[in-house]
Amino acid sequence: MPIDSYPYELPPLPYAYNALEPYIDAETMRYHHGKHYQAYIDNLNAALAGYPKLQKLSLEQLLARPVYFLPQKDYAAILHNAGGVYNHRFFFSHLAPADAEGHKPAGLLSARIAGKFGSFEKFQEAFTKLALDVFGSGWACLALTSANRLQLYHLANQETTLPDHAQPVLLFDVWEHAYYLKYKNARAEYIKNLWNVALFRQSKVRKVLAEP
Ligand code: MN3
Repeated sequence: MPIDSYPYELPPLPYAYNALEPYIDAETMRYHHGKHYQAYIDNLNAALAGYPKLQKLSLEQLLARPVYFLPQKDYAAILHNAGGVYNHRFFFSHLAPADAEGHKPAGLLSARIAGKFGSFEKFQEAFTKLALDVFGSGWACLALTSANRLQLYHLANQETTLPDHAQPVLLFDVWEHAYYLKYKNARAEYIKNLWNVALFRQSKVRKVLAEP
């Protein structure tokens, strides 16, 4: 089942819809994964339907390309939906039940976060503030740049870190659809609770992290 090539398909969640309770409720997960994420996938497939050359690119290749490479007529639809697929793929695969391992960074990543922010707690404060400060729809992101530096990003709508050649390490969805069913307007409460289920994986960034 292709999740990284055209035609894109919805990857199943590696946990049950209710597995993140009480921090993220099953109803929110069902809509967020089954409806919102699915819509980005369907809309991306539709936007790419007339472009065989773009269909051959991976999601990463598509998003890292400068905007002017995309067909002018459909560039907004392609960029927005490809970004939505990329961000949600990362988001859902970096969540896990609260009693799982990995909710705090380990090893090299832990050391790098402490080195940049002072401590994990200080990083959490900075990242929480970033997520709270996102105006309207968007994402808070910690990413590793190609120069091997940890950097915070505020991503509006479905922007990604890929045009900057940076790989996400932690990504919080602060679109209202990610929390409104349970938390209504209480974004701060949602963000606070998201830390209980957010997952750090350093496997994907280990190679870059280990560079001098
Ligand atoms: Mn979302």
